[in-house]
Amino acid sequence: MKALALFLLAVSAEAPPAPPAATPTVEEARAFFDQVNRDLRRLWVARDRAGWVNENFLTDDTDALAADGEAATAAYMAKAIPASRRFAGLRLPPDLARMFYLLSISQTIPAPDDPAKRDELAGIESWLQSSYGKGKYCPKRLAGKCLDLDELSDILSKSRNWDALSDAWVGWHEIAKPMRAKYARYVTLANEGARELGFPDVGALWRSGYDMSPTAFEADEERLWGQVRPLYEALHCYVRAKLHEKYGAHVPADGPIPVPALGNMWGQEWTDIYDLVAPYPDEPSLDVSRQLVDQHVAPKRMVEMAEGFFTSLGFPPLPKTFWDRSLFTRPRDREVVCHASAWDVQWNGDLRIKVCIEPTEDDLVTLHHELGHDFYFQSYDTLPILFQQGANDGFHEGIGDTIALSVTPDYLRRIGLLPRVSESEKARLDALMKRALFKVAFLPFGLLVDEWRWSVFSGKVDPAHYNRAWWELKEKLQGEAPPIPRDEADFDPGAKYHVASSTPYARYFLAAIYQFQFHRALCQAAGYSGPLDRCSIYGSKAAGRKLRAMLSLGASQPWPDAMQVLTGQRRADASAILDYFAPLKKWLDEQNRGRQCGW
Ligand code: X8Z
Ligand code: ZN
Repeated sequence: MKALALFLLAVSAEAPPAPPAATPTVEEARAFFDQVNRDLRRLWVARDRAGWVNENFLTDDTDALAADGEAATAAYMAKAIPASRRFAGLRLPPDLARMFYLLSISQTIPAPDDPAKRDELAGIESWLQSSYGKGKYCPKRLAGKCLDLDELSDILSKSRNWDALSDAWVGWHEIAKPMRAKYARYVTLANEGARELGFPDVGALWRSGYDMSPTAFEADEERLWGQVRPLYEALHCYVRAKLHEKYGAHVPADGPIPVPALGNMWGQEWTDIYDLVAPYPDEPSLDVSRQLVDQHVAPKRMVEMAEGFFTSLGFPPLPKTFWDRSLFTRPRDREVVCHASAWDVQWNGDLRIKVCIEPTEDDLVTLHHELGHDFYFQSYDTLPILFQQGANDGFHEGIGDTIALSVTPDYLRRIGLLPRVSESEKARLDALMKRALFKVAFLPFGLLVDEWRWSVFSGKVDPAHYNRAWWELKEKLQGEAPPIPRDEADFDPGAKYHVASSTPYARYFLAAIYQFQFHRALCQAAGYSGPLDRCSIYGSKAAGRKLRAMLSLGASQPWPDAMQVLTGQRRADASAILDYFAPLKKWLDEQNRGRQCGW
């Protein structure tokens, strides 16, 4: 036992490990993982405190502090993961076997076990994220005034002038050019780290986080995409026709859609062009943003509305510290990372969000999304820290979205955000269209970001073809194109937050599928038997109990077990999203009759 303690101390202090005992025992394994859980608590809390301060006050100094936190964790992992391997041949009890697995995949960007390379990698990581956070476009015509991402996104969502749209899109994408060279170096270093941990490359490490082989995971994504693709293509075909009517030659009648026409900087969700494609514009308005503005709903009040949904299900309210420590609006006097996020900085119920809230429906939905993370954190915050994760990362992304599916027009009327709603079939199609612009449009984008990164990490795409590969995939999967020709001086993937911030993305594709399965199961638990699009579980304690039973498992069980607790199913199943949108699919197919679909 003493030798083991010494060995672990050596791991913590980065000294060469003491020689391991000849045959490891289960007791030693337990002591090892107890120690790892204690060490990770210290390292992750320190890293996240520095990360929180950095993202709330972007300066060169806080970049350096954040990089130090990342480097310290990476240094520890570079020793602890190989050290854990001595227990590989043992028959471990399930909780230890689970920890063994979770530890092996716990480093998103693994660093080589060389201090200079590790610091260099951590420095690039924080530089990339910080550059994105500070990114601005300073058009000549504004004589020195610069536009940040919120302002540019606002143009994308509201302007219907082609030149203004295209200019905002091109302007934002300029911010990523300087990332290109550093990104290539980052790929080299992180791959070196991954290989030291026994993975062929970082992409393979990321695909190993789903309780199945990386190859099986890719096949599972393919299976799901095959199921939902016809729905996406029907939506694409209808939307393109409408945009062609609106923008003429700027949007071809038969090719891929230029991104700026879609109301979103990345063409990932098309909600903001609802007004251009609404099936029955004469039905009562679904314009929640208008209500938020007209009623002067303050950002904090929007957070309380989202919290109110969770407490109606029986979740305890957010702690007072949440309200003291969170960031709700973009500060005027300093640079911050505004991309929405949720945190438990001390991994013990220190819940926070960081969202630059605007009075829009998008942001109201984002608040449900972020609070989904926080209430997940809250449900498992007493577990060993290795278990303080989602059942997989797609679960974490899917919880708040599941709740947001219950934010139906009727629920919005109940809380005073829509003056009146109609029960008609036309109104239903309008509501379904709005949801589809958000959820269905997103599906191929959910695949794109990591398909691109997997190819980059595996070397299939080399640095000389980064941008071309991005647009080939964008066209293939989404049927989207850039507004002007791009070349290899550009680095368009870096203009997306998750690429600049090293956040894996397959999780959002999974979440987009899971959330409809979860919604279906929760509606059932709430005793609801009508169509899924009209179900809101608001106020159902029975649904809340079921949800919390799954959330409180954290990552302690393989994800199919967690999914079974809520849904009775053990695999991702696109039938729920297809059922949900079935009436819209039928309507779209009628509209598209005689049109040349595809691209
Ligand atoms: O990044 C997010 C959340 C934070 S985890 C706001 N989302 C993805 C994105 O914005 O690209 C939510 C949906 C997809
Ligand atoms: Zn999220």
